[in-house]
Amino acid sequence: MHAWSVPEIPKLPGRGTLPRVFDTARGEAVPVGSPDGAALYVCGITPYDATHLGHAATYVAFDILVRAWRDAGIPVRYAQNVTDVDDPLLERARQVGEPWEAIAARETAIFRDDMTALRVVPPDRYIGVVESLPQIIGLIEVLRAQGFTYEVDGDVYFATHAAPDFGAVSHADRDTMLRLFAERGGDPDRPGKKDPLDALLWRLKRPGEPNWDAPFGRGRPGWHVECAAIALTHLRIPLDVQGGGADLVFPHHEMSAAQVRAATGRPFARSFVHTALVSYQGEKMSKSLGNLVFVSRLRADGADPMAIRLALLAQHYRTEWEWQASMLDDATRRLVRWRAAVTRRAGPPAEPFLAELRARIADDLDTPGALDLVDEWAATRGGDGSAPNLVNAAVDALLGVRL
Ligand code: 5CA
Ligand code: ZN
Repeated sequence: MHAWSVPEIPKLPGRGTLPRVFDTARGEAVPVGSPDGAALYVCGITPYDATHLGHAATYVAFDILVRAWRDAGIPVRYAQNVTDVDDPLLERARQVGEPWEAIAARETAIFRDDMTALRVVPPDRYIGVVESLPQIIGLIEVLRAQGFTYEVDGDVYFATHAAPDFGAVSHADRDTMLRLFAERGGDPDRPGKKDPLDALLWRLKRPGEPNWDAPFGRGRPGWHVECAAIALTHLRIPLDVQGGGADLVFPHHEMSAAQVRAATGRPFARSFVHTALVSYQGEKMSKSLGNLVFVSRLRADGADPMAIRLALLAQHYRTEWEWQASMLDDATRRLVRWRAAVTRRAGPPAEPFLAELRARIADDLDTPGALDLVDEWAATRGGDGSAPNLVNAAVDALLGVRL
């Protein structure tokens, strides 16, 4: 699939440092990437009801990481998927009586437009499930050959109980795993499974469902194996970061990591990074609840995309928060202040500002701290004539906010 256009990123003097980010699996902040390069996989949208502010917060957070790596001179390889075949999309298609392909194409187009407007750096590889079937089937074949699968009425399952290190990402206890598996697309109660937590790899053709040819019968892939196969195909393993929202820690990231380790004998990722879920009206913003605020709606209502981006950056990616309309007003006022400040003839010196800004971001992507720094610079008088331009460029390159 094509991604979206690359925003212009100003070059800054000097270099940023290797960022430290919180790794869910180890439970602490660790350096991510290395001077040789960084491989990033971020779980992409299931294309319906896109792009809500929860999605946007997640992709903007990883965009800050991508920008920090680039600023540190680290070459980045970034892949993101589109779950363009899966239960919830097919269910939506049935509900509204529209072909699933049409919904997926339309919603992916909206997502691209929103990401472009928010100046999110696109992944190098933007990959759909439908275009990845040979690789997904290939990975299931490898797992089958190595004895990690079994069948229930012809559907192929991944035997989690046989997988080494299962649980190493989430460290969840079994009751929690069972609860989350049932809540998030799993089928713990299906008769015939060897372990309730075993995950579907391939679902045989059912009436009215899309299906593709495979050595184990016509059908369609399960969810977790899709990301495992796409990451294995397009990036080197281990990834430096496997990322997504906190709703993906278990089962999704646990399962795909287990499948990759089972198939290759290698760890899937060095770090697993998760964004806290954004709420709205007292509940997690989610497609199933329908409490959604869309980026495209805010834009259509006249919001400056840079104000939307600033409103998201005002929250730390690991702290849960609830969207309030007033946040957009605050961000809009902040944008106006910043724009006025960078068009002054002079300001406080930019070099110490830039070093501090880089340090804030390298410290677990502390964007609220970074925004405070810009506020402070904007509110202070100074006589350095080159500072406004440099601050302008730094805010653009590191925070993705074009003033
Ligand atoms: N296609 C799968 C991943 S393979 C999926 O979870 N799609 S999604 O459309 O439901 O979500 C897309 C991304 O946004 C995921 O990384 C998900 O974790 C994240 N996300 C979903 N809801 C929220 C929310 N309320 N707050 C923050 N991030 C969210
Ligand atoms: Zn995924």
